[in-house]
Amino acid sequence: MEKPTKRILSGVQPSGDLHLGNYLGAIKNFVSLQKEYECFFCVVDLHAITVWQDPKVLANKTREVTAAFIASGIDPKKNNIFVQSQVPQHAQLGWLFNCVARMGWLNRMTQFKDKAGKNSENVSVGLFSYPTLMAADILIYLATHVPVGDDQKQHLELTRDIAQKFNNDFKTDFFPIPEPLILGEATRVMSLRDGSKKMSKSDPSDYSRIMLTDTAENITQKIKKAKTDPEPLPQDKTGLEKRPEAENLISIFASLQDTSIESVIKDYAGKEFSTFKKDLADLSVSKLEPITSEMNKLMSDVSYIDSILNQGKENAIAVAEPVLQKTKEIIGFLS
Ligand code: AQP
Repeated sequence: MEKPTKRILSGVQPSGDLHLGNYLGAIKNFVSLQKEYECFFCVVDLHAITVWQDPKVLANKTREVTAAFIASGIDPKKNNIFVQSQVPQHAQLGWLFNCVARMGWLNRMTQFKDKAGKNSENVSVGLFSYPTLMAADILIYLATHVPVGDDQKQHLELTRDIAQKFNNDFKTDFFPIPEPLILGEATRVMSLRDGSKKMSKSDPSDYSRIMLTDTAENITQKIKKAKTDPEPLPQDKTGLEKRPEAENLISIFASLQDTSIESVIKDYAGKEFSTFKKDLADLSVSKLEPITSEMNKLMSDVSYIDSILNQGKENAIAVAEPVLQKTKEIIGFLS
C-alpha cells in the first residue's frame, strides 16, 4: 500500500452552532492548508452523540458544518468532505483501538474531566472513549498531519501513543505518527464572558461566543459586551498573560486580520478598549458576514450539500477500506 506523505484529516462536530473558536482554531487553517495537502474534512457526528443530540436537528447541523466548510473557502471538488457515520470504517477501527489504548491513558484526558465534571458516573461511555475514535478518524486515512485548535493537542498525543503501541505490539510500521498543526494567533479562543474558559458550543451563555450564524448586530453587541479589565491596551506583550480577556480580544483581532499580536498591540498601544472593540466588531463583521451569507445560500439547497457529502463518502471509503483490511490482517483476523 502506498503511504501518503502529506495528508490531512480534521473534524468538526455538528453539536451546535459553529463559533469563532472553531473558525479561527480550525476551519480557517483548513482553507490555507488545502493548497499543500491532500485533505479529508469530516463532520464528526459519532463524536457529537457522546452527549445528547436532538434527532430533529442533528441532520441539519451536519449539513450546516458542511456549508461552513464550503462557505469558508474549502473547495469541495478538490477536497474530501464527508460525514463520519457514513464511513463505517471509522467505528470499526475505533473498536480495534479501544483494545490498544490503556485505561490510564484515557483517565488522564483533561477534556473528559472538564466535560464530565462531577457527573462522571452518569456520562456516556462514548464520552470517555472519544479519543480512541478520534485516533481511528485520523489513522484510517494514514493521515500525516492534523490541524486542530490547542484544546485537541492532548487527544492528538494519545493518537500518537496508540499508533506507536499498535506498531510496537505487532512489530510493524504500518501507522504513521501524525503531527499536530496548531496554527495562527488564536489557537485557543476564550469565552467573551470569562477569559479562563474556552469559547465553546456548549456554554449556556450566548454572549460567550460569536457564532457563524450571528447577524452583524449580534456580533457588534457581543463584542461591545465582552468582558475586559479597566486598563487601556498595553504598550507591549509584557504581562498580557495576566490579562486573559484583553489577550483573547487581541488574539482574535490578530487572527482575523492575518497579522501578529505584536502588530495589533503596536497599533492600539495605550488606547481605550471601547475604541478597540469598535474596530474589532467592524473587522469581525467584515470577515464573517460573507461566510454567513454564503452558508445561508448553501443551506437553501440541501441537495447540493448532500451530493458533496455523497461524493466525499465514496472517496473516503475508497481510502479507508484497504487500511482497515490491512489492520485486520496485521491483527490476525480471518479475511
Ligand atoms: N475555543 C476554541 N479555540 C480554538 N479552537 C477551537 N476548537 C474548538 N473550540 C475552540 C477547534 O475546533 C475544531 C472543532 O471542534 P469540535 O467541534 O470538534 O469540538 P470541540 O473542541 O469540543 O468544540 P466546542 O465548540 O467546544 O464544542 P463543545 O461545547 O460541544 O465541547 C477542533 O479542531 C477544535 O480544536
